[in-house]
Amino acid sequence: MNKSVAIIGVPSDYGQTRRGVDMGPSAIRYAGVIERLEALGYTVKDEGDIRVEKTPIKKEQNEKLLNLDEVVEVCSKLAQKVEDAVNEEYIPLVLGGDHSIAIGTLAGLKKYKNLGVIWFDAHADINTPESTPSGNIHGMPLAVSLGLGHERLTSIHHDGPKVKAENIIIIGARSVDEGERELIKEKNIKVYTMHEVDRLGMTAVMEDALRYLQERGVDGVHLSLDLDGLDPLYTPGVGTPVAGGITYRESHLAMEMLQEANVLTSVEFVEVNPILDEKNKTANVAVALIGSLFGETLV
Ligand code: 4U7
Ligand code: MN
Ligand code: MN
Ligand code: MN
Repeated sequence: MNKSVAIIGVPSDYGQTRRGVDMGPSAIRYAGVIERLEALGYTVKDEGDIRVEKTPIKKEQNEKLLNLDEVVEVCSKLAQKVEDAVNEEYIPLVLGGDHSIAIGTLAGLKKYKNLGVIWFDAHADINTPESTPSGNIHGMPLAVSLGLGHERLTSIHHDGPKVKAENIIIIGARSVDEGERELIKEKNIKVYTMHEVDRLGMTAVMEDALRYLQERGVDGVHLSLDLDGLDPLYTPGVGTPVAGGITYRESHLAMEMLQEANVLTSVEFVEVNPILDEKNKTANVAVALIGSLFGETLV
């Protein structure tokens, strides 16, 4: 793994409607992310937080795309930051913020023409404005990155799809909407739901996932980790918790196997909401997982 990491904080909560997730980057920094990476021998460049305007709640809203202007603005800025970090040969480590920011991250990874994406999440995040039950854009980033959805979102940073359907792997899914199921089937997207995690175990899931990406000859791998992929027992500070998730140890194992495989070229940790948390538990788990992902071992 490249030994230089650029941290980019994205204090945005515009992709959903629960306040507090904009404090995620602070909480993760407070939990010691930089010290942890430096102790592992990384050179860490902290880019600070992207400036996110706090706009008053608008009366006129597109009910199927809440806060569209703000999400476009934040993701456009983020995409440029991510692209710059990649060009300067840093591994971008993006700290959210809600998961709508992944639209910007993936747009910024345009150097990788055949990018693999590992989406660790309780949800599939592949809704379109037609299928969304909530209007929350944090439920749409995978669809947008495939080129589906509002043109203002799909054209962020550059036109066209940011990732190929066959290069996406979702791990941990257990709350998938009807429209999302249809799209997953239609696009034949690889999903390891909690059923597969239970049945095969995390070791086999990760081995299979890594083989799958290798077979596709990917030229980079992005990990997008939504803390709600874990069971809310371990990460209660998330806006959309779903019971029956990945355990603490299983999630560490997944990170350790990604480290061993030495394939990651960018990372993002999202949806930490300190207001909903218990004593910064969720940010502490995020930092512990980042430790394993970047090479911490137990002895
Ligand atoms: B997250 C949901 F309906 N699917 O679209 C939606 F269940 O980034 C939830 O994974 C989306 O946290 C959750 O609103 C988005 C809902
Ligand atoms: Mn989720
Ligand atoms: Mn998500
Ligand atoms: Mn969520």
